This record gives sequence, structure tokens and C-alpha cells, in this order.
Amino acid sequence: MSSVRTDKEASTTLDDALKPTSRAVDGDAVVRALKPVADDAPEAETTDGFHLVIDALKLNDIDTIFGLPGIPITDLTRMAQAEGMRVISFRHEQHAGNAAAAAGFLTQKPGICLTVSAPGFLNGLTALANATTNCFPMILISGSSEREIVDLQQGDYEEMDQLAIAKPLCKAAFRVLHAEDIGVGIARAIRSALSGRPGGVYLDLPAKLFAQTMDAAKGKASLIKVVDPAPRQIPAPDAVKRALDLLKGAKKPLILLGKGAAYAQADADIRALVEKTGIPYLPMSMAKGLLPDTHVQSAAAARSYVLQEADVVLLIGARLNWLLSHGKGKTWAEDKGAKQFIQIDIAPTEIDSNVAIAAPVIGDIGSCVAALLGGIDAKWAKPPVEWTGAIAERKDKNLSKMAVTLAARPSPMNFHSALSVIRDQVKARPDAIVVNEGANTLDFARSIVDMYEPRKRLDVGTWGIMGIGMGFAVAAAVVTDKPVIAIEGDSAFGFSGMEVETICRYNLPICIIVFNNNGVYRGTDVNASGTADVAPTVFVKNARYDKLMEAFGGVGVNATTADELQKALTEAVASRRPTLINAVIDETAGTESGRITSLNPATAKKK
Ligand code: ADP
Ligand code: TPW
Repeated sequence: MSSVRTDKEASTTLDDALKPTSRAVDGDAVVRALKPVADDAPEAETTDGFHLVIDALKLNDIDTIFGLPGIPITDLTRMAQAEGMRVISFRHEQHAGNAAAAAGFLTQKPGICLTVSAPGFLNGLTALANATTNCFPMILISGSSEREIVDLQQGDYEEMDQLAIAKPLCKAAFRVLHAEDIGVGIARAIRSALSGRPGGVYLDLPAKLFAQTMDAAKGKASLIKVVDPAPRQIPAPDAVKRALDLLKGAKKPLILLGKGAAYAQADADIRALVEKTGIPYLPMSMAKGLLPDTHVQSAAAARSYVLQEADVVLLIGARLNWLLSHGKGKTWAEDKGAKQFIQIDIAPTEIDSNVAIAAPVIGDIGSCVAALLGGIDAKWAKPPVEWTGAIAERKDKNLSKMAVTLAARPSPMNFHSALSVIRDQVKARPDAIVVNEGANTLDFARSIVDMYEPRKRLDVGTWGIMGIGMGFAVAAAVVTDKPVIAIEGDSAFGFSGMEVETICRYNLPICIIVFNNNGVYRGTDVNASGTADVAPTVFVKNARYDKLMEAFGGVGVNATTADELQKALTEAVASRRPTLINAVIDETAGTESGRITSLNPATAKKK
């Protein structure tokens, strides 16, 4: 018989159960010998909700939890650590959630974020919604209050109907009420996060569940190792032929790589497709490095030109959303005639979401790119030189102009001089992971800092959200053990700045560079009302963010010149010590909202 105990029994035995009588037997399932009820009673080998959650995750090769402890999940974090999982404890759940999302993107395994009920859950929810928007697989596991009390709204500790709130903000949401269903709950969460278009999943675990006990063997048997959690989806041969025919007829073809292409880990085939077809390509920001940005076929330095001029565009894991001006308008020179699009995506409903797609290719990127490659033989005609030559000419001109700007050493530093130092460092350490947020800091870094390897750039993503910085940086360091360079606007950094303590606590090889120009966007705004308050976008002048890192034992450096920045950054990457460089930037540099000023309603109205 399954020995799931009543709550009363469970709570009286739980404290005992947590004492070091625990022992691991029977493979990797953890069971414990509970104290016999009476001296002559047989020893019952039982497991509980805590251990079933841990065992289910481990069974599915999930070895790390990002979270923040408290009732009812504190013991879960302790036990997970005791059972050999890496538990990374944050100062705010949003950053733990962002870390889980980035881990999901980097590893193709759902990142786990663990939070307490109501307020902790809500703090994690932004990250869950953001992960879903970015198509990153993660699971937000939240403890919750007692269902009976929540549903009657009787005022439980941190009462909230979390499942209902999470549902519209993620891909799938589940609740587990019985210990014997934990295996199924976690299997469903993993499969939902990874299969098809990846995304965020919510898993609601009421407090009572953790203390429920059941027969250890039955518990072990109830767990599910998910087989083939992200099944390949092979594109239909006629869809592949349609796409190839369109590509063959193109005079000015263009390939656009998105972060879906980076996520798919089909790096060699994507590179082969680009090189064998000879088609110029543009990487979206997180697809940078799929091929090195210095690649001769990169059209990044002639972006406006190729978007306007291309006649056939092959989208690989990139949506025609606002980041690509919805595939229409001036950016695409719509008045010169519509483009024809080929779109590779795993989500069939993405097709025609903004403009007509002439050749949809539905499937996973690995299978789709392999299928296209299969149709490209030695007779494939590379794009006309009129096209590639015109791109090369514009590229050369723009790159030479940029080289002059980057070589300048103004005082104080501007975005370009500071970023040229980081550009050189990334060139020297192409394995380093760049995390990037801010407005001008983001836009300039994206175009100035070349990337050389796949999945080395993590940024604000589809929503352009501030606050991903430290969560993404921690995840990158934890899951890859590579040096991380976080390029942060001073406003952007503030959203997750307290996690420098987390970075110091785990001694992570992260170097944060705060582009300090005294405010949101710039530090020069004035308060038109004449009252004492500063303008809404202005911060304390000449703040020393480096001291924040020193407060927790890391290295803080105040850099006022490109040389000082270069020295501090090189040392940080080599030493792997947590470092924060306060890079003093001219407060008049940059523009309102960076390159998306036109989205400000007042500016848009004027146009
Ligand atoms: P970007 O912001 O870089 O343009 P998006 O996030 O807009 O990229 O687009 C990513 C797209 O990639 C999404 O439409 C998603 O469905 C798709 N995608 C993600 N993973 C895969 C995969 N393995 N195979 C096919 N498509 C994928
Ligand atoms: C969650 C709005 C976009 S960019 C930005 C804000 C507040 C900060 C820009 O200043 P920063 O950068 O970081 O100093 P820089 O390089 O121009 O000096 N809240 C959220 N997300 C967004 N995007 C905002 C607010 C915003």
C-alpha cells in the first residue's frame, strides 16, 4: 500500500525526517527510514514530496536550481543542495527567474526558478513572462498556500490563486496536489517548456505537498524520465522545395538569423548553409557569433541597405516583430515593391503574423536547415556580384568610418571609446559571454562589439526589458564557467544591482562595466518646473558603482579613461575575480531611448 500520510502525521514526522537519519539507497532515489511508530512496528521506507521533486528533476538531468528560500521551500533548497544539486540563491526572485531563463537558452534544458508563495511568486513572474516572450525554456516552481483556504479566500499566509495568475503569462501551468503525481507534474512541465516553441512553464506546489510521504519504491516508480522532450519536427518536402525554388530565383537574397537559430544549436549546418549558398546574412542581436561577426558574408555593417534592397529574405528563427519593423514600411522600402519571405520556424502560427510569407518551412531549425542544405549542390549559383559587391562597398565605407570613431580617445569617455576597449577584449577572449542592457549602451555595444562564437551574447531580448543583467550574468557564469562581461547602462544596472552580493558570494568570474552617464539615457535633463527635484531621468551625479562591489569583497575600479578601463577589464577577465568597473561616460553622450527614440509617443506624433 502507498503510505501517503495524513497531514498531521506528516508534520509530526517531518522534523525527525529532516534529521540525519536520511540515507540514500536503491539507486539514486533517496529514501529515509522514518522512526518506527512503535518499537515492534516494521521500519517503513518512505520518501516525501521534497525528495520526489528533487529526484524527478535529477532523473531528468536537471542539476541546478536558481531561487530564493522562505516558507514553504527553504527545506527544499537545503535538501536539493544536500542531494548534490547546485542551488544558487539570489537576493530577488526576478533575477533568479532571469537566470533560469538564460540557463534554458544556453543549455536547451529548462532552467529552474524556485520561489516562495505570493510575493516571491509575483517577483518571479516577470521573468517567466519574459522567458515565454523570448522563447526560452524555464520552469517557475513556486510554493503556494493551502488550496482549501485560498479557494474560500479565508486569508492564509501569503494567500493567492497563483495558478490562475500565472496561466495567461506562460506557455503552460500545472498544479500538483499529491506526492504520487510529482513525477507526472515535472514531466509535463519539462515537456511543455521544451517541445515546439520553447517557453516558460509554471508549476504550483502547495506547501502541504512537500511533507506528504509515500512508500519509497512506489515513489521511485512514479517518476518519469522524459523521453525525447523536444522531438525533431521534419519539414515537409514540398515546403522545402518551395523555399529552395524561391531562393534560387532571387537576385538579391538575404538570410536573417534570429535567437531561435542560436537556441537550436545547429551551428555547423547554419554556417554551411550560409557559406554554400554564398548569401549575405544579418544576425539579430542574440544570433551574433553564430558565424563570426567578421565573416565576409556578414551584412551587419550595411543593415539598412540590405533590408531595403533584398528581394528574397530567408528568416531562420527570427520573428517579423517590432525589432524588424514588422517586415514592412520604410525599413523594408515597401514602396519599391513587397519582398518575398521564406520563414523557418517551429511555430506554424508565426507564419503570416505580420506580412505574407511566400514559403513557410515548419519544423525545428536543425531539421529544416539540413533539408535545405540537401538541396544545395555544387551547381548552386551564388548571388550575383552586383548584389554582394554593392554590399561589400557599403560595408567597407561604414567600417572605415567606424574605425576612426573607435580610435578617438575623448575625455571624458564616450560610448564609442569605452566600447572599443571591450571590443578588443572580446576579440582576445572570444569564449567570454557578453551580457548587455541599457539604451545607448545596448545599441552601441550591439554594433561595436563583434562576437565570434555562438550563444555568447545575452541581452534585453524581444521586450527590450531592463533588469536582466545580473540574472543573465550569473546564469552564464554558472552554466558555462566562462568569463562574463556585463555591459550595463547605469539605469539598467540599477534594476538588478544588488545581485553583486550573489556574484561575490559564489565568486563568479563576472566583470560588470557600468556605463555611468548620470541617468536614464543621459544625465542632462532639466526639471522644467523649477522645483528642487531633479528631472525624472537624472540620477545622483558622479556615483561610484564600483564601491558596491567592494562592499562585498569584489574588485571595484573607477575608470575615467579608456586606458584605465582596458587595464581593469583585462585583469578582471584574467583573474576571474568578481569586478565592477565604474566607467565614467560623458553625460551628454547618447540620445533619448538610444535608437528607438521614434517609439516615444511625443516624437512619434511629431513625425
Ligand atoms: P529575434 O528576436 O532574434 O529576431 P525571435 O525571438 O523573434 O528572434 O524569434 C525566435 C523564433 O525562433 C520564434 O518564432 C521561435 O518559435 C523560433 N524557434 C525557437 N526555437 C526553435 C527551433 N528549435 N526550431 C525552429 N524554430 C525555433
Ligand atoms: C523593466 C524603460 C529603456 S532603457 C532604460 C529604461 C529605464 C534605461 C536607459 O538608461 P541606461 O542606458 O541604462 O543608463 P544608456 O546607455 O542610455 O545610458 N523598465 C523596464 N524595462 C524598460 N525597458 C524600461 C523600464 C527603459
